[in-house]
Amino acid sequence: MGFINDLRLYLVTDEQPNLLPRVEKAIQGGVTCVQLRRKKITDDQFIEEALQVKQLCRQYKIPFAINDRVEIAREVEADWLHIGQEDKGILYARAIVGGMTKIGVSVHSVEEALEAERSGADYVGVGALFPTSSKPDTIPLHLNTLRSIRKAINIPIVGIGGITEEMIKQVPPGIVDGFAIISSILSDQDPKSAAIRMRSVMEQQC
Ligand code: TZP
Ligand code: MG
Repeated sequence: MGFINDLRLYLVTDEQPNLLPRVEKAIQGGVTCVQLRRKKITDDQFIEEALQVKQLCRQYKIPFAINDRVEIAREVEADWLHIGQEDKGILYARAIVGGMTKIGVSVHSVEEALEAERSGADYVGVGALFPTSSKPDTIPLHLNTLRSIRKAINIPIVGIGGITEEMIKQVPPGIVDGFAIISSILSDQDPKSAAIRMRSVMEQQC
């Protein structure tokens, strides 16, 4: 299993209670990596949760990623760090986490994707692909933008935003290397079955 395979069904966490058991069920259903993304908690709370999610990921032998909090990614030795355009930037992040941690960057245009690749990103997240209540302020981009990004860069692409079984089928095969998902898995009352379903649709697409 190489890096590109690990990106295929990329679970991103939500802000709902009882995260750990839901994440564990999602892993049992076949998510290929887990990103801890928590906007509303303190760094101390984040570190505590990060260590727990990391331990789960270790147990199931999948990569563990951290969203935004660069210094904590280094402190807890996360496998991956994911940053947005509004964060401090990939050169800063690389200086903090070093060469062993893979870095992903959220991009929304060909220009941002090229810049991320040039700066040494290991993959990009592209989205929102579809409308989503998980990030209500985001405007979905046109699938043609996704196609253009695919042509412009060589690093892996993960599609994010409003990813459901139906929406995965709307993304032409061969464009993305994986799908990042919050609610279609973690808001399901049975995250394991949801992950199994998403994984089987994904495998026809990536
Ligand atoms: N970035 C772009 S859309 C999004 C993020 C974090 C939210 C994705 O959540 P969902 O529930 O899978 O649409
Ligand atoms: Mg961010």
